[in-house]
Amino acid sequence: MPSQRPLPGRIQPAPEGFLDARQIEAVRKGRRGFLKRAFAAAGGAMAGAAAAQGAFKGESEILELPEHSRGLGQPVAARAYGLPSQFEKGLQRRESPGLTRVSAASVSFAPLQGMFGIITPSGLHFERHHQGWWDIDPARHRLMVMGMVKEARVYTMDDLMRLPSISRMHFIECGANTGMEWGNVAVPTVQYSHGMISCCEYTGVRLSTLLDHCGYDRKNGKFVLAEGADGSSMTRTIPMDRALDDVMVAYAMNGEMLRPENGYPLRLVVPGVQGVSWVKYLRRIEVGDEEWATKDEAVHYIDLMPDGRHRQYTSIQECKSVVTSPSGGQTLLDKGYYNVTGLAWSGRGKVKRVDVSFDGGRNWRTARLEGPVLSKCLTRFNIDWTWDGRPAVIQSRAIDDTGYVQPKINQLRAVRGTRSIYHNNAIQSWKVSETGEVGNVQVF
Ligand SMILES: Nc1nc2c(c(=O)[nH]1)N[C@H]1C(S)=C(S)[C@@H](COP(=O)(O)O)O[C@H]1N2
Ligand SMILES: [Mo]
Repeated sequence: MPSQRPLPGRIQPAPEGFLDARQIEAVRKGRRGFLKRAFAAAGGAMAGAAAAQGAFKGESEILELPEHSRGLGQPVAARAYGLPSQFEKGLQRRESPGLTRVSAASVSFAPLQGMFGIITPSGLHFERHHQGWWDIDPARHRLMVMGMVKEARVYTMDDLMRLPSISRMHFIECGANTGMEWGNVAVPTVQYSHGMISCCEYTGVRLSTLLDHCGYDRKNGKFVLAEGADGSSMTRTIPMDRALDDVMVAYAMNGEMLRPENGYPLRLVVPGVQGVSWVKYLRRIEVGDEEWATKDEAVHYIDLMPDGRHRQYTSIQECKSVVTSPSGGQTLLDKGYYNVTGLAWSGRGKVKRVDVSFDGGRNWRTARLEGPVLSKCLTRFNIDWTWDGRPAVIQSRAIDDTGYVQPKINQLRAVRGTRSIYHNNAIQSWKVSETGEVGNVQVF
C-alpha cells in the first residue's frame, strides 16, 4: 500500500492499480480506527455530547500531548526548495504501465483524485514528451521570429523578459486525454482516464507583442508555425486570429520559471487548444500564408471518422467535466454524507453550469461552482450527497457559456465512431457498488 493521505469524507484513496478483497478488508479495518480518532480530535460538540455520558471517545488521544506539542521544531528550511509532507508521498504523477515502449516518448498522469481547487502544483503537472525532456540553459536558448515579417529577429531570454509581461490562468489538456475510453472502459482510475490535464498560472509575453515587434505581414500572414528545440521537432500551425488573441510565449508557471518537463525556459501557451500546440522549448515562430501540414498535423493528431476519412486541424478542447472524488479505485467506507467534487472546463470560454447525477443520468442536480470561474481554465464544482448504501452511478455534465452541453459517450460515438484517439469529451460514469467500491463504467 502506498502511504497516502486519507481523503476527506471517509473515502479510501485509490492506490496504484487494484486492491484484492483481502487488502480492502485490511484497509477498512485500519481506516475505521483512524476515523474514530479523527472525529474525536475534530468534533468539539461531538466530544461534548459524548462526555456528558462519561469519558468520550478518543479522550486519551487528545489529552496525551504528542512530541510536536512539547519539543522544539525544525529550523527554517531557508536554503532548501520546499517539498510536500512525507505523509503525502503517495500523491504522484504516474506512468501507465505498458502504455508506451520507452519513457522518453511517454506520458505521466496527474493524480486528479487527490488534488484540490483548480491549480495544479508544478510537481504534479502531467507530462507528455515525444522525445524526452531537457533542462536547457536559458543563457543559450534563443527564439527566432521569421517568415512573412518586415524584420526577422532572434530573442534571448533576457530580451523576452524585458517586454511587457502578462499572467493568465489556463488549463492544458492533451488531445488524447480520455482517448483510451473510445472503445470501451479501459482504465481503473481518474488519474489514468483524465490525468492528462493540468491548470496553472502562466507568465510571459503575448505572441502579438512579438509579431508586432517584427512587423508581421497583416495582409497575407494568415498563420504562424511554432517549433520546439527538442529532438521531436514538434511543429504546429496556429491561425493568425488565434495567435493575436490570447496566445502567450511563457517563461513562468505558478509563480516560478517553468519546470524542465514543461518546456523550460520557454513554451507556447495556446488557451483552449489541445496540448500538442503548446510547444515546449520554443525556438521558432514562422509567419506564413497557409497551413504547414507538418507530421504532427497530417499523420498524428487527426481524428479517424466512421467513414474512414480523417478530420484535420481539430484543435479546440470542447466542454468536459469529471467527478474526481469519489472516483474509480476509491472505496466509500460508510453510508452517509459526502462532498462530491470534480473539475469542469471548456476550450471555448467559461463553464456556465455543472449538473451531477447519482442514478446514471435519470435525475440531475446542479452543483456549486467554486470561484473564480475563468475562461479556458479549470472550474471546481462541489455537491452534497448522502449515500444510502445502494449501488449508484455518479456522472457530471458541464455546460459552457456558448450553451454547448457535454455529450454522452453514445452521442459522441454516433458522430465520431469508436476509432478515434483524440477529443473524447464524453460524460464519465463511476459506478458505486453496495460494498462502496467505485469503478469505471460506461452508461448509454
Ligand atoms: N517541444 C515539444 N513540445 C511539446 C511536446 C513535445 O514532445 N515536445 N509534446 C506536446 C504534447 S502532445 C502535449 S500534450 C504537451 C504536454 O505538455 P506538458 O508536458 O507540459 O504537460 O506538450 C506539447 N508540446
Ligand atoms: Mo498531447
